Amino acid sequence: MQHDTVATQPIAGQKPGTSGLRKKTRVFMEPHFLENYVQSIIDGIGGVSGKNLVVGGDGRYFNDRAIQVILRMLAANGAAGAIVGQGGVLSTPAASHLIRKRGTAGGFILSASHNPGGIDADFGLKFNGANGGPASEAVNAKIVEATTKISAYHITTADDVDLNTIGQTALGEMSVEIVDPVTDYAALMDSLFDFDKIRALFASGFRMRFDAMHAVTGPYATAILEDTLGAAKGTVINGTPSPDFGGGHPDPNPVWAKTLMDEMYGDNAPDFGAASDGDGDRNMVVGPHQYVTPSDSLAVLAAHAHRAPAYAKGLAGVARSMPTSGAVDRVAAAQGIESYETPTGWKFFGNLLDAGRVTLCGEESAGTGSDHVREKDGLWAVLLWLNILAQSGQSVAQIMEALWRDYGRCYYTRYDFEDIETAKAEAVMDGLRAQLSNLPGREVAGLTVNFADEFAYDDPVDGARTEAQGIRIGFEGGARAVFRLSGTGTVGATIRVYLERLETAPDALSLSPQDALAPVVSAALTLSDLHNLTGRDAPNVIT
Ligand code: G16
Repeated sequence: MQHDTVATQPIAGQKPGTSGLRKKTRVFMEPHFLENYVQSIIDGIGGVSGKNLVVGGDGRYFNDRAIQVILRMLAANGAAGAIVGQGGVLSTPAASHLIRKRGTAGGFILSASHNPGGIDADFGLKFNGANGGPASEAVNAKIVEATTKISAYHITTADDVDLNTIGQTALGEMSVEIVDPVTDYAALMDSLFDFDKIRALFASGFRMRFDAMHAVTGPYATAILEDTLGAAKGTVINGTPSPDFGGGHPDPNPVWAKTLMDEMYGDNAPDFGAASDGDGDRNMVVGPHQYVTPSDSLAVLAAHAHRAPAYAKGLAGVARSMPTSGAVDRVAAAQGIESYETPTGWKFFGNLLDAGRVTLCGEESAGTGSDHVREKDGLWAVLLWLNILAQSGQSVAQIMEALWRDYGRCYYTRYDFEDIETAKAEAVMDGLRAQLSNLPGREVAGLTVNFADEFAYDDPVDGARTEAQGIRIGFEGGARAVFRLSGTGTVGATIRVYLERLETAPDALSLSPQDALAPVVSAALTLSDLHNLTGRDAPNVIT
């Protein structure tokens, strides 16, 4: 078999964002673009000679072609073996599990997560390390450095590997094992949860709807919820993955999971609704006529995790990303366990999980997970919810009512201003930065600022410092506004404004979130001068 060395030169724009490199699919398809980035990963992680690696993606357009290129490059770079999901498909949490279970040196995960798929939509690639989690900041820095120095990449000349037939094959000297994407993951879920209790719940007539959004979790959800746990046929909707996610936007939030929301807010709503995203790491939870914010969902899982066998001994600690509401902190304080606040991005949870400091973590962007893998895990969160509902005998409404009564309610919303000219988005952030020291004591929209800063994180495990992670403005009484630029978009800049307000008075626990948050929204927009600086009257998406 012939290995070629192809001369190339650095390509601009290969710096990974919050979760790997995400670009328009056509950019990834340009000559040398994918190859350059794959070789830069290989060089950045110190080569792959003699190593085993997992390879899989969410099945979006170009997934299969990109996997063939990656396999040929791994072979040419001397890898010992590749473990690939059948059809080139692995959900992100399943890939994380496979890396850990098989003890590989890491894995290549092909996904742009919740971003749309197709030749005119988005594609992405990231490297996860041997712990199963996204590459650390230090490894990412080495990969970026490699992208700026690359002069050649190595690739084998060979026919395509048959990705569809389960079993062992080879590409030159490199072994290639094609595995069923669902089996190992389903066994892991069975080991964490009380499947008998959940089975009994469904057998009692409990009705659920799971929207797989035409994305990767379809086969996982059907196998686990319907075939194993006995949920009625048809519980999983949009369950057949397609390369462009049915033309939709596989982001599980009330805006994009509208079919599910309409059913859950309609007559005869099922007892429980859930959705997952393009690559299966995000989740949305909704009860009859009741959307559960991701921040509240994290708090619920922390408060009730002991009801599932894997967490029966309690939690070591919890972690949340900085823009996530403080709801989980209040649960952690009551349990006497540590609660960590990290920058946005799952990679920051990795060290805390590896060190055994936290068991559960989550983010406002619809991600929750635990130490069972090193990624957020959509279906895992849904199964933990089911385990809690089955074990407690309570409804979603009763669980939420008790959470707010016991810990107070953190009203929460996020405004996204998308596709803003980068210079204008920077102007909003710079404008806020410039006034930070003058804000404490100032009154805006009836709220008094009590702190303002730009979030920086000192990793408690390895001491690494990460700066400029978003601007926080706190108000007396427990309200907060956070401003941050998204790191996952592929066009222009997206400004995210995260707004929360804590209420503990019993008569203030059932306000409409819009009413409860109106003063915080108004203060945030006034202080940032966002409308003037961007020319935008309203956000593109409110969740
Ligand atoms: C990725 C990361 C998440 C993070 C999110 C933030 O999510 O894995 O940890 O919360 O990005 O996105 P943004 O920077 O746009 O706010 P995913 O699901 O896209 O991989």
